[in-house]
Amino acid sequence: MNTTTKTMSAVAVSVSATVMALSLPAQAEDWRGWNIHPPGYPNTEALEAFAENVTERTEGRLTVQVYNNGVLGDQPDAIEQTRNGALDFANFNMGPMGPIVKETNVLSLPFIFSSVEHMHEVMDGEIGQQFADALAEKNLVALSWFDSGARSLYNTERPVHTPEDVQGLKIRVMNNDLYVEMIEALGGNATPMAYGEVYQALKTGVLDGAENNYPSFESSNHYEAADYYSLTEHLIIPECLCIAKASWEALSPKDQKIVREEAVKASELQRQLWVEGSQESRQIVLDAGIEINEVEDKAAFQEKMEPVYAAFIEENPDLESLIDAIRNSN
Ligand code: BDP
Repeated sequence: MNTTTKTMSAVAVSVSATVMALSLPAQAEDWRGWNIHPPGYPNTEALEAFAENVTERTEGRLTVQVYNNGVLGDQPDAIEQTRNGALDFANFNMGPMGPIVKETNVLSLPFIFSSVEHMHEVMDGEIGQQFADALAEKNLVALSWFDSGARSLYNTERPVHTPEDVQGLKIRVMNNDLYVEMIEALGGNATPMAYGEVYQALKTGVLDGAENNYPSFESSNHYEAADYYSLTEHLIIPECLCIAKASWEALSPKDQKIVREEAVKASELQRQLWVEGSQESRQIVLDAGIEINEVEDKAAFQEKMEPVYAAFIEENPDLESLIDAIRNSN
């Protein structure tokens, strides 16, 4: 074929492809979802139920799959991928969301919620909608909120009863400057690090400790390295089931309704599994010989957080009313 004929037939092919695409019913879509946790973890079970139910109810229009264990990237990376539509949905913790959606930093202020119930109440109501609106501005459609319990400190050296016990400990934190300030206010050295790297760092002594809830302390195997788990319960951070805006907008209203309903159902299931899973994980680490201690004087830790709040409010005066609204909702 000479060049002209070649070009013409290429045009013909692309025209007929376009005509075909226009005349076919809406194409089946494959949705990929990011999940940092392993199989069996409460969030994983809920996400898998979501994937299965949406696939079934959309009758082949959507085929939804969850990729576990963070195989599609670490959390900050996955947030970017979901924002630009390379991933379709994900379960994100609001901690690493802070650098992107500044309003969500309010949820990372230590002791902002007085209990997990308080967090549920706030996130399921009008204030939760304000966070969803802020996420939507960054191309993330938050359809429901998952639980992630309360995070406590654990380390390889000693039980933590008072802030003084944190002195000098090298503690891993999630990717957010607020957590660096939090650990430093307690006299520790904070190291932001991807979740997947913490196990090795604890094992080799690069870190002395980290902080997390029971299910993550257990499922990440961090308890194999860190013997002391101290119930500081300094952070109660909600997590979203978030859909990429581009994927959401490509859905028909009918399918949006299905996805929304299933996301809400998934969060109900997740919260129920969370309660059971936390107890199970607690038992597993106890059986493995981990020393768990209550913290009698939590107020001592709270007091140390005053400069963290003051600096945050100074930098974000527009968020002070949101902080007050959460505190007053209790
Ligand atoms: C877990 C959260 C997960 C975080 C992880 C962490 O569910 O999203 O990535 O903590 O500490 O509790 O990085």
